[in-house]
Amino acid sequence: MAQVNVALIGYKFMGKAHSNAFRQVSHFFPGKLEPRMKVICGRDRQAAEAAARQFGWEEVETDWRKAVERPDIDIVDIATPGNLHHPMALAAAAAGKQIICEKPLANSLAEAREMLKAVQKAGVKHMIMHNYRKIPAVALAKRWIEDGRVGDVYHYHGAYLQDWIMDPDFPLVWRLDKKIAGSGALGDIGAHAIDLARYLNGEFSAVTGQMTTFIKERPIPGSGEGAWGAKGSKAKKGKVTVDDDANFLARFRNSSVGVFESSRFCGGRRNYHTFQIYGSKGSIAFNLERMNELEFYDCADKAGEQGYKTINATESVHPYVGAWWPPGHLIGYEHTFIHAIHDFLMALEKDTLPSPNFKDGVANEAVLDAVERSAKSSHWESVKM
Ligand code: SOE
Repeated sequence: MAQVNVALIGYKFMGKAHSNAFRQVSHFFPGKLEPRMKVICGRDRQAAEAAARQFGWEEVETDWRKAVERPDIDIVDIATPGNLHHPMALAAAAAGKQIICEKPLANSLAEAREMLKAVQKAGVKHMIMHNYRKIPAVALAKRWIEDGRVGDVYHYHGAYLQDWIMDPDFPLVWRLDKKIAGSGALGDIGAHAIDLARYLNGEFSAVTGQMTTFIKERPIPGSGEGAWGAKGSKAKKGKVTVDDDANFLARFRNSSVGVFESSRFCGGRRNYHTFQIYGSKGSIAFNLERMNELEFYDCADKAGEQGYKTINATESVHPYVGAWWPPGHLIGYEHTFIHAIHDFLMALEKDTLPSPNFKDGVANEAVLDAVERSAKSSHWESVKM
């Protein structure tokens, strides 16, 4: 087994998920390449050192450019806020590194296009971390669609709903700042719903949508009291510059029609990422909060015996499952990242392009861009790839 040295930039939520994937992948999916967790990078040395100890990285860098340019690094994994994806990916491509990048690929379509050009020019491998494609139940849905079990698709419904910023006292964190995050619910979670739609139903052609910010000002972290440093009379307020909700109608190139919603204001929906696909032969439904299950309705079932059945996608015949546990022994969120890293390593091993990659990142960004344009124009906007 040959080792490939990894530099991970970012150590918070995604840094933790990616670290765990690098640590576990070769235990469950042994291949020719084994990732070596060489260096984790973050501006705050103390915090980065704590992350390195907790997740098992050998070294720490505080300057991402140094980490990216190190000659001993093979793979650069970008798990930072969106405004840094573009400069980091460009620098990593120029240094000839293989690149993994969190979603959305960039903060604008123009940036995303430049990133794709840079990796293509450098001839390096590239992957965007749309981990939900790697859920066995979702990959099974893809297999069934390709096998023709859904027939011609009429409707695609996609939603990604959360509720973590409903409290008006929740502070003005970076995800609520357009300069850093690019957009709000749309790019953060809507991008995942768009990715699954592209994966399962093909390219979008046009969209019409609206974007709304329900809470327009929020306390600035550190200006007040309490856990977030944002409570009490001393707390200063700042402007929320992103959407709290983005919803849109879509037309697909395969002539099907779509309905999408991404929101962080849906009480009780902690991480409700769902899709329903209705076709001429069957229907499929998925809900991330019950991620081991796939619902299927077969139009050909006998009259009087029709109805959705729920398949537990934990059998060894289902995608990725053979590497894990016996049937009925469930897997979870962290496994999706392990599957993604496995697929990336296999692409390096076989010298193929990982999937999804920066081309998918650009196509996704093109949909985000069209939704934003449509929210401004109040018209249908075409998706410009
Ligand atoms: C936001 O809450 C978030 O963490 C996203 O940034 C992730 O991409 C999503 O998978 C879970 O929710």
